[in-house]
Amino acid sequence: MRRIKNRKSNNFDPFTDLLFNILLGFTFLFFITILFINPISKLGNINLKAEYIITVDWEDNLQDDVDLWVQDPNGEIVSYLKKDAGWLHLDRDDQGVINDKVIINGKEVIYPINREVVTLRGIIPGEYIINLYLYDNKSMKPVNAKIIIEKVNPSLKLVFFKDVILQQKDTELTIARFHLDSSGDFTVGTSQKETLTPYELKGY
Ligand SMILES: [Ca+2]
Ligand SMILES: [Ca+2]
Repeated sequence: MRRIKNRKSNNFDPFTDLLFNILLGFTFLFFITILFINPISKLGNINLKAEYIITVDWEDNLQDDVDLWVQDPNGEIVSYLKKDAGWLHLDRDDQGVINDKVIINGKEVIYPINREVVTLRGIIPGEYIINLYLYDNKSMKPVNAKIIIEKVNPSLKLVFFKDVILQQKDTELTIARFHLDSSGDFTVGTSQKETLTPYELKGY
């Protein structure tokens, strides 16, 4: 009897071994897949921190200071005066070339780009208003600026662009109004003027 039992068990061995090897193979492939997928998803997460990116660029090397002002549907306004407002964030106040100088190995290096960037970190449904203000006009010439809006998710997509001219110091223009719905979809609206800066109220 013992021999028969042994033979029976011997008959099952190759099948069990095969199952085990297949399982081992799948487990190995699974871990290899995880290893390859993980770095990509981590890179993706960096971009996922923003839903929309609003960028204004004006001519390189100018000393002129353009300011980006954005209001969200709750009335929160982001600008150089308040760089975090609700889910809006301004990366920096670019003041032309004034704050573009850095010292590298004892030498002054100028990064001549003129750009301000506001990111929307989350979706609040409703109307957003984008204004530009020419705070300083040392060139004494009209300043050409370009506004773009990019939707970040699920992949980066340009949804709006406009070229504008700021004629003189203290010009404030409403560049665009746009709507986001609850799923984050973008619709451009009018550019009816709305003042977002507090300068007139506070007598600047
Ligand atoms: Ca500025
Ligand atoms: Ca600059």
